[in-house]
Amino acid sequence: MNMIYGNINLHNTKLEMTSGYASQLPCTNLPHIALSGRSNVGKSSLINTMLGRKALARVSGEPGKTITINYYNIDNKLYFVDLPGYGYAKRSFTDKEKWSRLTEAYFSIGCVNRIVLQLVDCKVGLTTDDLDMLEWLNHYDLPYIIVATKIDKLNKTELSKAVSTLATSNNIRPGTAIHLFSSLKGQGRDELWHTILSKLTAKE
Ligand SMILES: Nc1nc2c(ncn2[C@@H]2O[C@H](COP(=O)(O)OP(=O)(O)OP(=O)(O)O)[C@@H](O)[C@H]2O)c(=O)[nH]1
Ligand SMILES: [Mg+2]
Repeated sequence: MNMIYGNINLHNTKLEMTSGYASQLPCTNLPHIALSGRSNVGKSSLINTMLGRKALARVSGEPGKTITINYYNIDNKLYFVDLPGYGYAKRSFTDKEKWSRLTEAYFSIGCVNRIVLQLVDCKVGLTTDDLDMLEWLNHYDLPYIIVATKIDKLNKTELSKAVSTLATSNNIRPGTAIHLFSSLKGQGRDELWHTILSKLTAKE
């Protein structure tokens, strides 16, 4: 497995900070790759797969349990920012409020170079909550790419149907890249690294 991408050495990664309070969110010098998506869509698993680690990011047995933002420092070059998932039906009203406050605070930090990976479960497709999130990203003009997760769950025909539904969605900004990913199989890892690095270089 490749552990060096560009000048980034994936052997040098750590969970640097966990934050549950809007007032605690840092303004960092390093760019952010922010993971957004439903609870259970595969955000933490994707981080582990991208980093070539089994369990650096905690994969939840209990979805939506903790509402925190986790900052993974990647070789002092960038952060993967694991955002709390949304759409977890059993979450209390108070927890939903906490989710909104924390997420809005995170996205309103203007001082950071940020790319959002908006994850969509390819088998589930776009949920109402995903549509709300996309509307929000579009409204605030935040750059994002779409990552269709858990592609191992669909056969070829099902997958191409799912992808064309995403590609033609009115809620996704025209021209947005759609990446296919499976943490289970490690599919899409090199391609996603390639896209992330070229987007960051383009923004420098
Ligand atoms: N088949 C399959 N299962 C996956 C894949 N990625 C994640 N999963 C499973 O989906 C479940 C949720 O994965 P997580 O990575 O914890 O999802 P999350 O988006 O971080 O969820 P929250 O932290 O609750 O927001 C776990 O049981 C994973 O094993 C994948 O590529 N294929
Ligand atoms: Mg998670």
